[in-house]
Amino acid sequence: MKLGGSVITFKGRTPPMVNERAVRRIVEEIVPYSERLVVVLGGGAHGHQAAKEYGYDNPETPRAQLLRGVPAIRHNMTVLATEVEACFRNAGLPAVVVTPFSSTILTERQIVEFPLRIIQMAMDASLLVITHGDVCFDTVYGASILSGDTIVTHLAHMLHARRVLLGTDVDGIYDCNPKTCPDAQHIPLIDLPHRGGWEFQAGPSASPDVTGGMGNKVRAVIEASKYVEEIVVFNLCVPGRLRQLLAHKETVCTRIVRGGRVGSQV
Ligand code: IP8
Repeated sequence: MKLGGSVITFKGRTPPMVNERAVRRIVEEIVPYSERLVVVLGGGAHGHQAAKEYGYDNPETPRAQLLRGVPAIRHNMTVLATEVEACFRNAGLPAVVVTPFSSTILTERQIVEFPLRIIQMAMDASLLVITHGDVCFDTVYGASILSGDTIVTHLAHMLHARRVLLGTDVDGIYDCNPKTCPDAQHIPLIDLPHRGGWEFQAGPSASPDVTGGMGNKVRAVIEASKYVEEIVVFNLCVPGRLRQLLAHKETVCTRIVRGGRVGSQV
């Protein structure tokens, strides 16, 4: 499950700040769930502001400048992950943070090495793994941003996940950006091989987002759908929706399946 950075942090706010109230409420919704779960945090204000400051949104940024940004981005993501971990632990959940930076290598932003074995061992020990988007060394660019969406896709594949839940600040996927387009149509179900020319988009994020916001999420969804039964994009800002999804109940969202495989109905 991905917790979108725009929900768990105040994304436009400098210096970055965790939205503790939202995180506590999200954690309460997770508490009744007893199956295996990995939680992936987006970067939000903590990741994206520092990443933009050091030029990670610009392909022309010199390698040395990217590398100079590593400590600031790392520090911010550690703060975010630690604060979220504390909320999980305060609710009695056995959460541990597995930080990508220390054991991930990228090549042209693609994962080459990732701490999968540690995540698997933590899950086997009944721990609740929290990992997060991060800055990581990249064999080609020096360093690059590993998006939480890329991690979700990788884990869905490697852990043979059944389901992926992507919590965002909108109700799912639309035919145009719901934040700027008043006529945007919500798409409740996408059956990928038969998507019939839908233009999936939600436009660029209003706050700094070096990994491409909803556009990147849609690409991740298409990739992840190769490996899981169902992907759900839903509004994590609306109380109760996560709880309903975890309980396999109906709620407002976009469900993405391949070839008509729908687990539970919209
Ligand atoms: O918000 C980005 O993760 P995302 C992580 O999931 C950083 O794209 C460090 C900006």
